[in-house]
Amino acid sequence: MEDHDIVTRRRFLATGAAGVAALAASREAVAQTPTQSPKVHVKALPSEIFIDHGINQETRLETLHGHLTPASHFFVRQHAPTPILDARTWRLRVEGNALQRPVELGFDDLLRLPSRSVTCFVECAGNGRGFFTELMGKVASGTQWHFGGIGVAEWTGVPLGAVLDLAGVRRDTPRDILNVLVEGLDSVKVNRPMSLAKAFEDDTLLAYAFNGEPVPPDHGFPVRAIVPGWVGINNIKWVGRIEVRSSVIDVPTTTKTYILEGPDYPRKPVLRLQTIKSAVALPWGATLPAGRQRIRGFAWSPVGRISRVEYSLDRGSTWQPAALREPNIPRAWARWDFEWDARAGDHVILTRATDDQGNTQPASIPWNVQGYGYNMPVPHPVKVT
Ligand SMILES: Nc1nc2c(c(=O)[nH]1)N[C@H]1C(S)=C(S)[C@@H](COP(=O)(O)O)O[C@H]1N2
Ligand SMILES: [Mo]
Repeated sequence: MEDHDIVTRRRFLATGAAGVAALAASREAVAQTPTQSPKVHVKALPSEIFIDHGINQETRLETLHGHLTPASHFFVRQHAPTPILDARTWRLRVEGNALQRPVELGFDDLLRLPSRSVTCFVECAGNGRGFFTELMGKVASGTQWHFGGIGVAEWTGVPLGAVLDLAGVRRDTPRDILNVLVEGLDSVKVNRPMSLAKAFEDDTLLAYAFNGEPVPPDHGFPVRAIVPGWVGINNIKWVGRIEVRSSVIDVPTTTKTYILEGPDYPRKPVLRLQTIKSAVALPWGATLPAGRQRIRGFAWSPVGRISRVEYSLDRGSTWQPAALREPNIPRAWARWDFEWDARAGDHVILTRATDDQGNTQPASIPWNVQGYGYNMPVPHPVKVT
């Protein structure tokens, strides 16, 4: 498995390098216009693997067995159909008043820069939204995800900071405001800013590989942003432009969406980090045979390693520790499991994750209009027959 990964990555990078000469000749002549795919998505989306939310597709977590999510199983969330881009004509523009000079890069230029591989999740800010309606009885608008709006992959690419260094960020640029905008080449040009401090973290990438292969079209080919721990929307797919300004960049994804609104959020904070969560790898409303079995699942945190997962079979009166499996990488997920001697009847399984920074899934959270960040332990329904 390991060897296979290395071989495919080498082959991919070699192919990329071989394309450079042809690219140099052709790229001036071809405009960077995405071809529209005949359908919304490129990959197959079988109902055994995905819960169909139309343009958005939720992974059935029970179909995942390893630590990494294969492309065939990775959830899809986007605002417009997948654009079909050509790496040979792809261009990245880096510009803005906080830079010393604008820079333009092609795919081959990116491949020549030092690369880095990061294993982390990409998770939709709305992951778990359906539980606001289903468990709290308060409707939150948007895709009614359970916990399958997440996937973990090994992303390879160039640290975003290395690309910004080519353009030279002015020294007095504020570091903690949302002033680094990444923009996609999809028809609606989805964009979202992050802070300069986040942009310069070693693990913030412009990724050109996903689990050792080119990034699949539906997940951002040829290049997507990877912003570990931050809300899914920051992980812009099909990146085409980056802007760095000396002041906050206001866009609809920070003024209208991806903000916390509601009676408990009078100041309407803009989302940055995801929330710590855990999920059982069983269908919501699972049926299991009576007897001894292993229950398994996933737990993840936007800021650290998972240090503990507990489960309760009595609606939270008592909790027992689940076993944690390696790898357990900060900002990816840890797999957990426990043995259960299941008796016939209706049960619920609660799980609760804690990370090494001391964060635990809370017993209650306030509702918010757009249903972001749901992370209370959920009573996963299981019928034992
Ligand atoms: N260009 C572009 N990037 C995007 C989006 C989009 O609609 N357009 N959706 C964002 C959202 S909301 C999420 S949750 C992630 C989903 O990534 P995935 O489809 O690879 O799972 O991509 C983000 N990047
Ligand atoms: Mo998202």
